[in-house]
Amino acid sequence: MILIIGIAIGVLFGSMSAIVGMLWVMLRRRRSQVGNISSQRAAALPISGNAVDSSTVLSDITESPRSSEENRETSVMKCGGGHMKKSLSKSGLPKYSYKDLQKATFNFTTKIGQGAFGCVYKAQLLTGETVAVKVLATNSREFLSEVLLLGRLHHKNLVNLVGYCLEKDQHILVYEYMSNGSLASHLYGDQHKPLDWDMRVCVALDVARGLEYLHDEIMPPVVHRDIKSSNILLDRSFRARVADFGMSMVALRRPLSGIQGTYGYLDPQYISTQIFTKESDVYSFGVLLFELIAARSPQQGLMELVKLGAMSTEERLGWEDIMDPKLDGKSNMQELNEMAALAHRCINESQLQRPSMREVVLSLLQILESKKHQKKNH
Ligand SMILES: *[C@@H]1O[C@H](CO)[C@@H](O)[C@H](O)[C@H]1NC(C)=O
Ligand SMILES: *[C@@H]1O[C@H](CO)[C@@H](O)[C@H](O)[C@H]1NC(C)=O
Ligand SMILES: *[C@@H]1O[C@H](CO)[C@@H](O)[C@H](O)[C@H]1NC(C)=O
Ligand SMILES: CC(=O)N[C@H]1CO[C@H](CO)[C@@H](O)[C@@H]1O
Repeated sequence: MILIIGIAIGVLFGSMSAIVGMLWVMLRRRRSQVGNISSQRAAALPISGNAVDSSTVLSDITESPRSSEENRETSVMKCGGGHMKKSLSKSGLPKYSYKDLQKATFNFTTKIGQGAFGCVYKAQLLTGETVAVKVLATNSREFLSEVLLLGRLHHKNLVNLVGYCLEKDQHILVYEYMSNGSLASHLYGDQHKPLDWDMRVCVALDVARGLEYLHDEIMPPVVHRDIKSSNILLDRSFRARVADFGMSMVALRRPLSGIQGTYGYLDPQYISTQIFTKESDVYSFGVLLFELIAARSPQQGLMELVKLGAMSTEERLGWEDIMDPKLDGKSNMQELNEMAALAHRCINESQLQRPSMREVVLSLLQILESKKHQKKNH
């Protein structure tokens, strides 16, 4: 009898201490994860002066799940082609071995781009999937936690992250592959035919939606810090997607000093305060809208042209003068003026006067909505 009671007490104590021990381990683990993810994310982009640093990536193979937002858009107007659906697992991002990536890129010989953060290579995985592999020049200790955070972001207008490799001191990101190259190559290169006007409005809306997602639909919000035409990539169905989001978090973690970003796209208020805000992204987006209208880059005097143009405009009239000559007059003047007026609000010197990305999306949808009505009446 005494023996049985002794055993029972022993079992009771044993299991209690086991449970307490497990709880303690779980608590610790959770703590360290939280600490890792919420670690501060001040970070910065280097000034990338040369215009050739596109980060040509992306895939037409994995499409992120469609949001109800997208249905709203397609009902307004079809921009680009059809979509494929593939649900992405919510759990972790796949980890690739260095060896596999080496094989997939023929020992890193398939270079397709050189960005501010490192080289980009085209890679063919064993599954047959084509991806873009970005080898970072970083020694960020927070690489892993930040990559896992970015891996949870998915949107049809972002060049989504689909994997990573952290091995042998190498920091590598694996992205969807974007077969139609950068917006800059379509605006300025001569290997493509000029984008028609409707396509440009669609690109504007796509980019706006990608930024709206980063700014307003995720927690914590992400600012891009380097919106420009070479960071906008086009997928197989010609949808525009924002590349390199979150890179300021992941790469080149150095103390914030000096101004980071690309010359010509920089918010003047950021230059004077050195504080980058969502409105600073809105400014760069406004410059991008003017690029779509004029097919001229900030390095080619875009903003001087815009300032001149603004002098002869009134509200929503008079922006025709800055139109891309390659459009050959084939654009809807009312839409062009409305888009230019919107772009002009985005580049207002005062951050407070700029629209949010949500307002920008609504304005662009209105432009497309009126197009639909016009078509119906014909
Ligand atoms: C992040 O997690 C790793 C492993 O889980 C740990 O070694 C590291 O100390 C953590 N970093 C922080 C800042 O908590
Ligand atoms: C890959 O290239 C590096 C130099 O670029 C070379 O040292 C290495 O031997 C190559 N590896 C293979 C497996 O070809
Ligand atoms: C900025 O916005 C305000 C209010 O809309 C407007 O009065 C002002 O002219 C704008 N500034 C520029 C430079 O467009
Ligand atoms: C307009 C354009 O260049 N579209 C191309 C996009 O990419 C697909 C395949 O990768 C081509 O077939 C299209 O011509």
